[in-house]
Amino acid sequence: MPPIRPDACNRPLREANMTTSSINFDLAKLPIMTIYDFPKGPYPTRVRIALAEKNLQSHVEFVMVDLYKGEHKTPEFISGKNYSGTLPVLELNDGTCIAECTAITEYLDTLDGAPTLTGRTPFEKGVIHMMSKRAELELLDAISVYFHHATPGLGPNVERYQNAEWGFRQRDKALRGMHYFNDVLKKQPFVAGDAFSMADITVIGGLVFASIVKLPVPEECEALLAWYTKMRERPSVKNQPAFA
Ligand code: GTS
Repeated sequence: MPPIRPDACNRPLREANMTTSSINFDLAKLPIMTIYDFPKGPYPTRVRIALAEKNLQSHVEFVMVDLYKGEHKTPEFISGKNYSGTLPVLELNDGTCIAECTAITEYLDTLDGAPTLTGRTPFEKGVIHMMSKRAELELLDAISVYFHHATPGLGPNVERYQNAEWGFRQRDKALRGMHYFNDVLKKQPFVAGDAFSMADITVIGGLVFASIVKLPVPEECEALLAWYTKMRERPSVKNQPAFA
């Protein structure tokens, strides 16, 4: 077995030495896009933050889909917008629907050929994607499972199958995840290194969901709590409906 190298997330992001190929981009000509949205939802909040970071809010219109009424599980939504029956969904003006926050963020971030959230170099892209995926697996998605399985979730009409034991295991996983990100943030200012990125946005989504399900960040996770305070000062974050 080759020697185990230190976790790449602990290495500072390198200066850009390769860039995403430049795209001829004219913001004024960008057609209006549609986002199927639930404004205070943790996952939609991720895309809203990305839009604000990229200054693209005026290029989208939001269509509210009421999760508590199960509007995301109708056959029309599933066949026409997102097979997974989740939000957010980005619809382009040719009708193409892009689901999954990571994919939507990548699309928005690279539209102008000058990504700031998903990495410019192979190194940055690799580390940011690893840490964002880790934030989903270890924190945000785990809390989501807890919400849907071990709490009333979206109510009996939407939550057709619940497994409380699985939900509680995922809650415990999320608590471990908080300790993991606390350790990461003791060593570096941002989740993927020395710059704000999609990985920070994903952890923010996790902590938004934690607050909805009343799962406080343990007080010993001081670095995570301090980072979160700083994140909530960012204009792209603090003005979101989730924080109103
Ligand atoms: N992997 C998806 C992504 O990254 O976009 C997950 C999306 C997701 O779970 N979205 C939530 C949802 O649609 C929205 S919210 O809970 O953040 O408001 N949940 C409804 C459901 O029935 O799962």
